[in-house]
Amino acid sequence: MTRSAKLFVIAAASLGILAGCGGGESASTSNPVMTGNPQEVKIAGSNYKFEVTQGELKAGQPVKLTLEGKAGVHGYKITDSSINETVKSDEVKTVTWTPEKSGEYFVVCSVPCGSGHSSMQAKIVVK
Ligand SMILES: [Cu+2]
Repeated sequence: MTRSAKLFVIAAASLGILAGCGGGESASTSNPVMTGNPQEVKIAGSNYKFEVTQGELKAGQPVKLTLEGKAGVHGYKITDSSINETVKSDEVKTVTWTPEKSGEYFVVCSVPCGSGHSSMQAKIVVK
């Protein structure tokens, strides 16, 4: 009885250590994901449209912009910002943008690219 009780304590203790270790590990790996992956916007440009994929964005916090060229050469310009990058087909650029205010921003094309140039517009929403 004493021996099995002792074994139980050892088993419980080692389980506790293992669980604690595992828990700590998953917490430390999930935290960087939370902080290192805060705000992201993907903008894919083709002839003649921009497609925006975004999560919830907060004003005043940096946003990682991934600019992806699917077809043609387009200028990825964001209204009310200094972002204006030319991206070619099969090219990917990443830039950081910090939206100052909440509201709606638009991605427009700043490179005369053809007949659909003026219709290239996509919305980014910042809360
Ligand atoms: Cu254009």
